[in-house]
Amino acid sequence: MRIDLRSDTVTTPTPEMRKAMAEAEVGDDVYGEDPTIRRLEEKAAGLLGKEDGVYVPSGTMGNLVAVMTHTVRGNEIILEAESHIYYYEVGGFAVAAQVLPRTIAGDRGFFTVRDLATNLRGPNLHFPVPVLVCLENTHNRAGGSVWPQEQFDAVAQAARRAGLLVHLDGARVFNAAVYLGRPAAEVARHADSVMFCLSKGLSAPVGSVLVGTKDFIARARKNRKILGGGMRQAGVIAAAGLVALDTMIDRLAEDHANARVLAEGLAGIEGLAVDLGGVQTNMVMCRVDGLGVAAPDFAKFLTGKGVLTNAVDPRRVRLVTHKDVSSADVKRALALIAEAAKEARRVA
Ligand code: TLP
Repeated sequence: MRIDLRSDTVTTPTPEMRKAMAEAEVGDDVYGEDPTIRRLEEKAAGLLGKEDGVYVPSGTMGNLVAVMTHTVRGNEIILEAESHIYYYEVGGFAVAAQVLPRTIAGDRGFFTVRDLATNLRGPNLHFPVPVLVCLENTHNRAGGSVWPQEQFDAVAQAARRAGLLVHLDGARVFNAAVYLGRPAAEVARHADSVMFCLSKGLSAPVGSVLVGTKDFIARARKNRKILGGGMRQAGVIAAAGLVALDTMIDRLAEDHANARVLAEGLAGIEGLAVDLGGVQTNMVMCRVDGLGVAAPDFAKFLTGKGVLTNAVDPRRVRLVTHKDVSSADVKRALALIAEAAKEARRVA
């Protein structure tokens, strides 16, 4: 049996989710008549401490709808240079919202109040108007890192004092909340809007929710419609999202514990290197250049052994734990990775 560590997006729905899906009460959501979606949106807003929510098919659409709703054409948005919105969302903000990015090089995905201040250029005829700061927690390309709460709050509050809005790409905000031992509402307190995914560690098959003020969500619904995200009887999938919020948040701690064991095991394999201090949630970024092979080639070696991973750049492979990877799978994966590393070293 292969062990799939490519992403927590590969998780499959639980039996309880499948039952809820089969029994979901549905209606036409474009008419606002799907009671299951409405329950999910209200529950999501409550958990994040915001007024209202809108269900979207994907995290990518949630982030794009947020940017479209907070900005007008020609505005500037400020993001960390390795952020998912900037790096992995096909430049949607440029295509659909027609805004310019201004990137800040972060440290493990985070930047400081000072970084923000030096990137706010002040009013000038020549410059686009900055209106939005996007933060990411946990940070994907930094390896699931969690913003220190004081730093997150300080940056968000500084942005707001400067008259900017704050959007949180909280695809994995519940991983951050579990790591910090705080309610997600507290983690996201100083964000104007939050997008989080039901279809990652929380294991629902489809969907994300964007939350914010009532007025923001009303406008966001219109932008979701522009993008073709009005989904009719989608209560069938939203039902799994409700089960995800009821049953899957606390267990993320297991994924974090498995990632820690995985990271420590990888660090002990010759040719591999892991920054153990940086492993906080369910991801491990593993440097493979000590093997003398490129990360995509090593990932292929691993696939041959039945361990699926993703190369995220020429030197790093990403491994993600989730509910479909047990602690026994982690042990087995480590043995297989050690074998693959040995073979890779021989070939190199
Ligand atoms: N991330 C995926 C890939 O796109 C890289 C993954 O496997 O990690 N924000 C963050 C921080 C994300 O990590 C992702 C997905 C998204 C947004 C987009 O969510 P979806 O895949 O639902 O569009």
